[in-house]
Amino acid sequence: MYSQGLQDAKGGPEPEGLLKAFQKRIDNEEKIEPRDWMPEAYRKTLIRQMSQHAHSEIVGQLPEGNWITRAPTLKRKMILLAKVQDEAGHGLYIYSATETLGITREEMTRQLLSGEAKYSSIFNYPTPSWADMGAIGWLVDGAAIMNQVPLCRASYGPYARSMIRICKEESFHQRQGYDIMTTLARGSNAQKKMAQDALNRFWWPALMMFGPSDKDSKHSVQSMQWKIKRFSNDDLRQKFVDVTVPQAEHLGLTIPDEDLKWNEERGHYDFGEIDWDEFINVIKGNGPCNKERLRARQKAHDEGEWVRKAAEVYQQNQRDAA
Ligand code: BYC
Repeated sequence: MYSQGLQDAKGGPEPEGLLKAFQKRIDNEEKIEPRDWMPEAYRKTLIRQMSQHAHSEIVGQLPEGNWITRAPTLKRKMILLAKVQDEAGHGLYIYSATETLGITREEMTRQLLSGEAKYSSIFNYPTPSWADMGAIGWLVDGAAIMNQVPLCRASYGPYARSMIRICKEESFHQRQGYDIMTTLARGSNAQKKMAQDALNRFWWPALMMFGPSDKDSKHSVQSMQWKIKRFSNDDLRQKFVDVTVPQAEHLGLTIPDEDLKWNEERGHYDFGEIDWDEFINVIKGNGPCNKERLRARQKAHDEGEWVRKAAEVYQQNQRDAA
């Protein structure tokens, strides 16, 4: 029975009738809204995934923020600045959507800064070259779109709705990344080399963004039954490889995988084994930039304290005046 082992907030069994009615609503493609009854495990899994998603948007500003002051032209600088601002917006929409599940923004921030909550592994890699801005837009936003378009149909209404605008903006981000890569790939030998080097460094980490392989993904089965996730991690990863390989060919760049080969029978590209030890190491906090990223977030939090205090005083004054 699917409901076996699902516990309510007090650790008792969830009522069978309510669980059945809930699953029926999901199967009928009805959206679940904040005031509706939901199993405690559904609420918790959404808080986990959505808060980690929001944290990823915010931490994800850091690798690109690194290049705003050094963008090669004014136009590129304006575009990058706008992209990084969009990511702050995405974080805010998803934090707000997560708050509808009964967790505060303060608690989510505490979980991020204490290392209790994860954020996407991809943002723990350094961005030493301008070409990395191209690779992030092309590959990282490309992978993000592949994962997030199905989330526009997630069963939880506020999450699904926040994803619609985010996906529109992510497509623009992906195209700006590909545009940077196109310019570099058509440029001097040194520029082509930069583009290839960025692809070499970001390819495998981009594939890791989709999460562990299906056999090791502990949340997928339940999340797919609840239609939070619509596709498995491996299925989305395969789709990403299939659309990205021709894009690399068009750029004249080589994907750093000797096992990459079109498989006529499957109608998909076969690709090499991901280094899962590296992935686990990064999500445990030991990637190249994990500590630096959390230090930057802690600093921003500390330095923003006066803003939070001023906002509180302002709100109190408004209430007093009302
Ligand atoms: N990195 O059972 P699984 C962006 C964790 S931001 C770190 O398959 P699930 C952008 C997973 O949390 C993109 N951890 O989990 C921003 C779980 O650990 P816990 C962010 C990962 O949730 C700026 C454990 O591994 N996108 O677009 O069913 C600039 C087992 O995994 C990762 C989202 O967050 C990872 N890559 O599936 C540019 C999308 N993968 O929590 C771009 C929303 C797995 O039990 N999230 N883990 O401790 C999802 O779709 C799903 O959460 C995932 C994982 C597919 C990522």
